Amino acid sequence: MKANQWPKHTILAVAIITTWLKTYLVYKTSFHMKIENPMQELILFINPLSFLLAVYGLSLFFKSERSRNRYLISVSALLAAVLYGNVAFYRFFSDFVTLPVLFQTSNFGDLGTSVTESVFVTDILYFADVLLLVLAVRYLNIKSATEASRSLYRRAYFVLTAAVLFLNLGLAETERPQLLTRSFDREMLVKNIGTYNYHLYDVYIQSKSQAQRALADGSELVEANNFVQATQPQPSPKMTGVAEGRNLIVVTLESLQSFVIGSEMKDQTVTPFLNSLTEDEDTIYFPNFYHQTGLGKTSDSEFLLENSLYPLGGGAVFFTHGGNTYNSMAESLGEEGYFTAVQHANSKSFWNRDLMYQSLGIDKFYDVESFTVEEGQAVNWGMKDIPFHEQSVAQMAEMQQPFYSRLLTLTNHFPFYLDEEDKFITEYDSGSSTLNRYFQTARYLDESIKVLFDELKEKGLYENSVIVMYGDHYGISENHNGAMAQYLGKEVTPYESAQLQRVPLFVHIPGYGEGHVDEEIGGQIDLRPTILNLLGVDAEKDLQLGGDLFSEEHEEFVIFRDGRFVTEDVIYAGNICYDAETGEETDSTLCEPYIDRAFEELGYSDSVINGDLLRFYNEKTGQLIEPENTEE
Ligand code: GP9
Ligand code: MN
Repeated sequence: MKANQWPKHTILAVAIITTWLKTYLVYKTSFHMKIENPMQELILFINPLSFLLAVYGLSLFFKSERSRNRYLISVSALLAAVLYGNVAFYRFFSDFVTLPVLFQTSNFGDLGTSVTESVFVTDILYFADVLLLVLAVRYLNIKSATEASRSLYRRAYFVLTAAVLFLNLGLAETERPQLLTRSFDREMLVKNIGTYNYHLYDVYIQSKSQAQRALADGSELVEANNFVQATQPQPSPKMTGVAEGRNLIVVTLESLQSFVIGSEMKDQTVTPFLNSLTEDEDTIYFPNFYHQTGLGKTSDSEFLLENSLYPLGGGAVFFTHGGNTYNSMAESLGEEGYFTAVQHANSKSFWNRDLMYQSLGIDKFYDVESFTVEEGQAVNWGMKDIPFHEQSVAQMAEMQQPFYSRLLTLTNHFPFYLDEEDKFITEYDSGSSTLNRYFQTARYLDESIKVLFDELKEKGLYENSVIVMYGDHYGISENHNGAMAQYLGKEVTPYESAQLQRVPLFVHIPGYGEGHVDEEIGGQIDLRPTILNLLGVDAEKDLQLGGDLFSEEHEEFVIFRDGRFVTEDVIYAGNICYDAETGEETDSTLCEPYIDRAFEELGYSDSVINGDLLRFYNEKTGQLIEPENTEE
C-alpha cells in the first residue's frame, strides 16, 4: 500500500509535538506560575522544546525502526512520569522537586503519604501523549526507513535544536538577567528554561556540591577552627546580656545604603525616622558598616547573619548548599528557649528559603500565604512594607515569647516603583530614573519602620524587645555611577564605590539610655556575634568568622565577597590600594598583608561550606565529631 504513507520521521514528530503541547498544558493547568507579559508567555510556551528535540532526537542514531520506536515510547513514558511526579509534589508543597528533597525525605516527615494522597484517577490524562505515541506507532502507515538517518540531516537537526535552546536562553536572559548564575527561584527557572532543563540544571548543581562534600573530612575543619580561635575577639563584657531574655526582632532593610541616612535630596529629608534614631538614646547607629553579599543578595545577607560565614563567590549559597548542616543563630536561640521565625511576604521558594530555613533550624516561615494582600497593597516584588509591618506585628503578638523573628522588607527593591499615594517626596532629577525613584522608595521604607515601631508599642511588644536593623546590600549598582556622581558631587572612583557598599546598622534597645553613633568599621559577618553577646548567649565555641562589634578587640577589617576590603588605613578596590582617609592611591605594600588574609579567610569559609564541614563539629564542646557518627 503505497498511498497514504506518512513521512519516515512522523513518529519522532508526534513524540515531540505531543509532549511539548502536553507540557505547556500542564504548566497552565497544574502549576500556579505568575505570567506578567506576553514575552513570559512565549518563553513558557517554547521552553520545553529544546530539551525534547535533543532527547527525542537521539532516536535518529538508532538503525532499526523497532528500536527507534521503542526508544521514543520509553522516553515519552519516562518524561511523563517525571512531569507527573512534579505535579503530584506541587499539589502538596506548591514547589518544584529538587534532588536533595528526593533524598532527604526525613525532613518532610510523611512526604510519601502526602504524595499518594494527591493522586487521582483522572491523572491518567498526564500520560495522554504516551498513549497517542503508542497509537501512532501501532496504526500509522509510515514509510519505512531501515537505516539510521544520514549524518548530514542529523547534524542539521541538532543545529536546529541548539538554535532553539539559545533562542530560549536569550529570551530568558532579557526577561531575567543572571538567571542561571543567581538562580533565585525554582519557579522562575521552570518558567524560563522549562521543567526538563531545570532538572538537568539541578542535577548538575547538586552533583557538583555532592562531590566536594564527599571528598571532605574533619581535618579541614580543624584548620578552619584553629583560624577562628586565633582571630576571634573576646566579646565586650560591658554589653554582655544587656538585652538578655528579650525578644529579638531583626529587620532587613531592603537595598538600603548608608548614603541616604542623614541626607537630603532636593531639600527633602530621605529617611526622617531613621535619622531620628541616629540621635536616639536607646539606639547605637553604625555608619561604617558594610554589606558582604554576593550574587545571592538578600539571601546572602541572611546567610551572613545566621552563620557568621561568608556566602559563596559563585551562585547563591541558599541554593547550592541548602541541605548542609549549620549551627545557625536561630538554632542557638532555639536552644535557649526562643521561638524562631522569619516573616516575608514573598513566595516561600524564592532563594530556596523554604528548604534552607529548615537547615537553619527556623521554627516557622511566615511566607506570602500567611499575609492578606488586599487590592492596592502590592508594588514591585510584592506586599508593601507598611501593611507588611502591620500584619507582621499582629503575627508576633501571637508568638510564644521570647521569640526571634526576622522581617524581610520588600518595597525598596529594584525597579523602585511606588503608587502615587505612597510617594512622600518627589523624584530626584538625574539621567538615571532608577536612582531618581530610589529616594522615594527609601523614604517609603523609612515610613514603614516608623509604623513598625508604633505597632510594636501598641501591641505591648516594644519594651521587651531588641530591634536590630541592617541594610542587606546595595540598591544602586555601578551602572548608575554617573547619576550617583551628580548626587554626591564627586566622581565615583573604585574607592568611592567601595565606600558606597556601606549599609546602615541600627541596634535599638528600648530603655538602654546610652545610645550613640559608633564609628567602628564592621560588616554583616559581625552581626551574629554582636547580637548573641547582647542576649547573653555564650558563643565562645561557635565556628564563626565575625566578631562582636562592641568588643575592644574587634578588628576593623571588612572583607567583601569579591576580595575588596576596607580597614582603618586602607581601602583595596579595583586592584588598587587607596589611603582610607584621602582616597588617594597609596603604596601597595600597605595592602598586601591584608590581601593574603582576605584570601585565607574567604578560603576557610568556602571550605566549611563546600565540604559541609559543620556536620563534623560539635559547637558545644568545640570538638570534632567522628565522621562515622554523622550520617543518619
Ligand atoms: C525576595 C527578596 C529580594 O524575596 O529577598 O531579593 P533580592 O533580589 O534583594 O535578593
Ligand atoms: Mn535584597
